[in-house]
Amino acid sequence: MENKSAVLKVSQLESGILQLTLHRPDALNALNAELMDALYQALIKAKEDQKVKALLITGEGKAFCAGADIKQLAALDAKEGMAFAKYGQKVFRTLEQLGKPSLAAINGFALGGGCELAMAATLRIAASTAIFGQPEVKLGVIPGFGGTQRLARLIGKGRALDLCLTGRTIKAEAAHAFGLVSEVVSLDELLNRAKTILQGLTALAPVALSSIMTVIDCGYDLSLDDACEFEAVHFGLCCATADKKEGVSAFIEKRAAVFSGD
Ligand code: CO8
Repeated sequence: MENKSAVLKVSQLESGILQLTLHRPDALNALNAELMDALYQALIKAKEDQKVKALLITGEGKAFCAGADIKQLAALDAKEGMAFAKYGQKVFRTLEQLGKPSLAAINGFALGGGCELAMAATLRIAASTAIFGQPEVKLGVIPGFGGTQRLARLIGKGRALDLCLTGRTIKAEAAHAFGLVSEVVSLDELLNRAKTILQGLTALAPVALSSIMTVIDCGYDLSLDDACEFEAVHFGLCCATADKKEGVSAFIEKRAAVFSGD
């Protein structure tokens, strides 16, 4: 699959990895309605396409994504603002609940909606040049694509309040220390490192991966008892797969497991 739409580049890489590159470099990949639509369509296709095992999301140029398009934002009234926020939330939730792992390779600015997009990915790694922040407050608004909620869940309420209230930016190393990204690498290494991580995941059992993502995503807001019950159900589900048989047999036979996805 190779698609070079004006605003989103979609390329199928080896190992079942689909790379989505935000491609409005002159506007620092700001999320206008066209880019949001392109992203949504690409995610729907990726969810259905059996060949797609994992997603790599990055940005063209010096930004990962500088947020919602402020020029479009300027024209929104209350009703339209809420509608666009809800639409963006639906797109990002689709990414979060794709059932396939995604990784945001953050190459530069990840501000506002850009940081929110990165947070909806399963994993995040950053180039040492990346800059993070939720500067919406400086525009008289708040994060609207789920950022207030995901940021607090990822790095804690206190740090989320600090970043959202001040609108200050932080560098990649601070984002790493906060737990917002799991690794910082040089910009030159970023895409290769992202592919290596995703190739590692695509070699594993997809039902187990999907169960882990579902249980952590949905279980997080349940009571511990309900969440553990949910975990047990998914554990049982994994036990019904051929991949569980293969994984356990491979360990006992001291060989590498070869997962079929069944
Ligand atoms: N939207 C539209 N255009 C943008 C955006 C943006 N978010 N960010 C940058 N651009 C454009 C600039 O206008 C400029 O265009 P032009 O060349 O035509 O003037 C071009 O990109 C390059 O930008 P700069 O010249 O400003 O580049 P610098 O390197 O000097 O500065 C910064 C880079 C610091 C990233 C700066 O561009 C900046 O502060 N950008 C805005 C960041 C921001 O405030 N983001 C939050 C946006 S609001 C948001 O994301 C809300 C999400 C929830 C929405 C809910 C529903 C509506």
